Amino acid sequence: MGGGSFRVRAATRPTIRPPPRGAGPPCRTGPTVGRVNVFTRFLPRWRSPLRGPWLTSVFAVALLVGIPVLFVTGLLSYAAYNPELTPVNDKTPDKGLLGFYLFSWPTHPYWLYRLTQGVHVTLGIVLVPVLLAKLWSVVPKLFELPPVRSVVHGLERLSLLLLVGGALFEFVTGVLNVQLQYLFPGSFYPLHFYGAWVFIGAFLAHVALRLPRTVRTLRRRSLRDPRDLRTELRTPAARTRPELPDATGLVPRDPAPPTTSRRGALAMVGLGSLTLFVVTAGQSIGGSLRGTALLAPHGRDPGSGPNGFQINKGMRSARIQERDIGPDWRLTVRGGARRSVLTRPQVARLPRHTAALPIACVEGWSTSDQEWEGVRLADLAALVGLGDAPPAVFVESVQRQGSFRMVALSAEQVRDPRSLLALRVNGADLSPDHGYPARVIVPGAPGVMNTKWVRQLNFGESTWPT
Ligand SMILES: Nc1nc2c(c(=O)[nH]1)N[C@H]1C(S)=C(S)[C@@H](COP(=O)(O)O)O[C@H]1N2
Ligand SMILES: [Mo]
Repeated sequence: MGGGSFRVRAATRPTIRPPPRGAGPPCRTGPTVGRVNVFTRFLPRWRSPLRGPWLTSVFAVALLVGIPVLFVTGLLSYAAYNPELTPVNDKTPDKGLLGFYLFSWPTHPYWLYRLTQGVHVTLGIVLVPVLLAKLWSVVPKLFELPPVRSVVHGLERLSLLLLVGGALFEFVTGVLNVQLQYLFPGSFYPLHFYGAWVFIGAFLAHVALRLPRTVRTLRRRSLRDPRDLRTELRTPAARTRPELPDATGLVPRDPAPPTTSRRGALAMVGLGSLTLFVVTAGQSIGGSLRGTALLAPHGRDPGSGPNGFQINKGMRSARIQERDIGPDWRLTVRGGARRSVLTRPQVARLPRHTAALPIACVEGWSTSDQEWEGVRLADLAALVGLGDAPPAVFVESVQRQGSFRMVALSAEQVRDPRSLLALRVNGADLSPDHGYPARVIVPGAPGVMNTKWVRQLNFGESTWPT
């Protein structure tokens, strides 16, 4: 349909004249004193002429696509910690049935977690403007009065409360964890995990209730209200009309004159999302985009040289003492009753291998592939007689405090020939901040699995702490 025909139609459709102010029936039901509705007295009068089912539906579709991706990548992030191996890996030990989907996290492809978590965090940040716009578009409904009209209405309101509360909670905890990871010591994981289940439950209920209407709204191109994406994108503010009032109650009864068009509103939200993408995505995509990742809390300037890539917690913040990683450092390898204690030169004399692997943190940032050099975890298992079928391993750091000082790796991870106890990176010894004298590096896994300043490897599950 061309712009010309739209104008003809627009001219022939009934004009909606706002009723004179103060006249007409009270906007909402509720006790009135004189002419003043007690409920609505102190609420703002929502009068934007842009509000209506069409704009709400456009934002809804974006969220309908984005939120399931966020949910699935979030669940994957939990699975990636291999929480079933040991309580030490499990940041949400009381998950119960909610862990039904867990599986052993694979080591292929080696960039798996880099992808899933990069998508999770980047998409979460990029959807913030869309979420806010969607909330803005339905805000009169959220403050609908009286709050509860019947049992069914009450249930619907409760599901909306869980939906909006859950959405805000998930986005706020997620963004805060990425930006200030020490804000929720330990508690971020269960908060974000349980919040996700509450939110997705309310989300599914909401979609089931509203999807038919959303589809109808976006398909509708009647003479009475010929609003579709193409015509709307050609309509400037001056020609922007309110939608016809309908059962949704989103269209204001006394719309104000337009100050912007719907395309302006969509452009503003789109531009907001695009800007957030540009200042975030570089932290996981890397390359020349890395320099633009202004919102990336880590490693905008990771220094140069072989060790010049992002650092999560350096030696100081992990409270590593010089003497713990000096010449007195020893690596203890255990397996059943057998034990082997090695100095760093002894470790360095074991067969050495290289692997090009990234570090991909739960916070969304990741490095490009680094060239690690060290001893295969499987070869270390062989030192204690477990070379034929290396079992899972429990890794401990010299670090005394902090949640990431130990971790368990699955047998599958131990057996991958790219899984190393690394001594060197990019042709140089590890720097103290990157885990000197030795650190774990495993393909496909979250950064937390790559324990730094390793002190002990305990193969086989029988003696692990519980
Ligand atoms: N001992 C110890 N190892 C650790 C951590 C830690 O806090 N302590 N942090 C982990 C996390 S969360 C990440 S993302 C990676 C980061 O490694 P890098 O600092 O070398 O980039 O190390 C992991 N290894
Ligand atoms: Mo991390």
